[in-house]
Amino acid sequence: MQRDDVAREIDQLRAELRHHNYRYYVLDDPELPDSEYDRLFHRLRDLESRFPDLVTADSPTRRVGGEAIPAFATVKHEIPMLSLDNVFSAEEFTDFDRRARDRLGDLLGQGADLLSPPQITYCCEPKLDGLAISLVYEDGVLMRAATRGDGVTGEDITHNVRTIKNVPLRLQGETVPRLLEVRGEVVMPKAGFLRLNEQAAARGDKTFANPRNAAAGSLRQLDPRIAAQRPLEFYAYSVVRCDGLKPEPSQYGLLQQVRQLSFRISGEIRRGEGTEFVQAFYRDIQARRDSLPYEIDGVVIKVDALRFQQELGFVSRAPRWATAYKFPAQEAITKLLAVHFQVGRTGALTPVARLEPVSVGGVTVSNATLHNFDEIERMDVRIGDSIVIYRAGDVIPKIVRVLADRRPAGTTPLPLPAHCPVCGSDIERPEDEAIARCSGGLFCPAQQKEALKHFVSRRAMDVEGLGDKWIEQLVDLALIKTSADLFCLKKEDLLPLERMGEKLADNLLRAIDRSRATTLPRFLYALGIREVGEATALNIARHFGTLDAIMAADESALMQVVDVGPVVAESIATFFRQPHNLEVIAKLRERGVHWPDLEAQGLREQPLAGQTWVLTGSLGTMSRDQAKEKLQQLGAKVAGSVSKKTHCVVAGEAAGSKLADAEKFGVTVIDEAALLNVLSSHGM
Ligand code: 9MJ
Repeated sequence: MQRDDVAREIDQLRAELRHHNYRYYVLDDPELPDSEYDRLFHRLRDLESRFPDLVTADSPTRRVGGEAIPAFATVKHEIPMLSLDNVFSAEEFTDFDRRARDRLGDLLGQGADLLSPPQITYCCEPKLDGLAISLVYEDGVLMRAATRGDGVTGEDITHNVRTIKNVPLRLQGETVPRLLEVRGEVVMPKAGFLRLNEQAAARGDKTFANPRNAAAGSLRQLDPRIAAQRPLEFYAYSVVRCDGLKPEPSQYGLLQQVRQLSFRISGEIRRGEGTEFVQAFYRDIQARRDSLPYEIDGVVIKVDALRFQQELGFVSRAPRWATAYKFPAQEAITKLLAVHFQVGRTGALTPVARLEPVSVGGVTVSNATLHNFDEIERMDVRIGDSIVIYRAGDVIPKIVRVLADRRPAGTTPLPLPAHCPVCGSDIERPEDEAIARCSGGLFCPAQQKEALKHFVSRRAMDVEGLGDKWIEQLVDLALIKTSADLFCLKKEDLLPLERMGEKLADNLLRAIDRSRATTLPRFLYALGIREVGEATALNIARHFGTLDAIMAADESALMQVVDVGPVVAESIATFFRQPHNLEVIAKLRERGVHWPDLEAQGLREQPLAGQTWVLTGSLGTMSRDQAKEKLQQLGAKVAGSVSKKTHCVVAGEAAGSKLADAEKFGVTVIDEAALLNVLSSHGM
């Protein structure tokens, strides 16, 4: 590569990185996925290392983060807030470990067993995906809170941080240090983030792209009353200054110490020796990533002994004694090849994007959802565009952003189809509605199929073995149109289907027959009423007790049900006003679909009646009061202390002495995830 070309590329990379730093750090609105940013950054660093004379002092590689925004007072960090280097694979972590062991040399070997090579003890932490802040306490009182800013100078956000409920304004404990600087991450728990975005969407405000931006945006408010309303939490992860208190000699010990001073630390932090321990930790956290209450983007591995940390020191941007071991990226860039429209159970058109296949988090993705036509218009996404897609856990991949500056020439906005791609009926899109629908109703085979697939699904009527492929053939051959037709199917109807045999046909008929005996909540859910999911069906069934009572209920009666608002109530009442629906329900009953009385099943009673529950520690997805209310709605008594009569103790994070009491009395202890299971199994 010519030196001139390199210089040009370096210039361009720097300009791009500066732009993206600004979007990320100042506007809290990044354009690029982190992985793409990292790629640009690494490319620049690589070129600079090969052409050291092209390095300048203001290169983004010499800086830690973004600039402070001028609206806030600036704060100079006594000790710079550095960032962490990343590793992305077991091999890269092994290299990190080897380099650290080499540097520590004899120091590490002291006292080690001669047969096994000395290993480093690591403090392993989840890598919370929020905003790093620094908190300074003098004589136990919170004096100042600051963002990282560029690592040397940050913004004073004390007014906002004071509103975060779990940030101690005054330290607890026997002896309080004269001076303490604690650093950690402010995060917005996933549950709070979803709620915040729902509220924003309902008001027609812009939603936040992810919990990290929401947390950062909340802390960058000038008015602390806004931050106070945001569900923010602080997790401490390091102590950088401490006078007047004997500090523990290890990272793990320090964290326990700050916990005593009343800071929250993550409940997932573990200490262990060597790379195998670290790998097991990484895998365990990765497997549980989706069920953690906050978003994480990897784990942070720190050499535990502070004297080793001191020996290892720093390289320009980051400590040599710690590294972020990142999970595979959840975002990637690819090209939009086409958009197809799928017709759902209620006729809603869902645009599905066909993509140039791309690997995201280890999975190849070639389709993504665009949710609804509104989303297409809002993003103005066009065929040929470069787009950012996001895929997390088992969530369907989603297009989050269009990279407008990479748009090829000659593209045009995507039109909303005028006719249903399946039945040709007109497409309707009521004004102010995001969703466009096929007006064909149950005349549209796509809607027939989706309604039937839902009807037979496991959580609805549970017709075992009657998968999508069979439903499609049955509808295509006009053997069935409605759910009631299922119960008239005969063996000779089934035999002509592709890949059908005698035995399979018998099995399917038996499964259809068995499904006649169901429950009222299942039946109600199976009907596929818009807005009525499983939990709503259960609440409605419990409230009214019989199908006839539900069918007779008007909107205001329906709104008496827990969690049923005007939209749901209207949808239910409208459903039961349609002669066609009443006819199908009558036929289903005629053909033997039945359910036992809810009273006989004990479902209208309170399933946890007679049980005493105790809550301890803090929960990530709801407050203790909310948990208490839900348990009480199910009939449980919620007590403040544990006795041998206690049925169950729910232990949240930082659970206290009640946990020991539970052990003493041999009472069952469950964690938050198990509590959520109990609640959801009862429709809460
Ligand atoms: C996060 N983000 O959870 C650090 N971090 O330590 C943890 N970040 C860190 N540690 C030193 N757990 C610099 C950054």
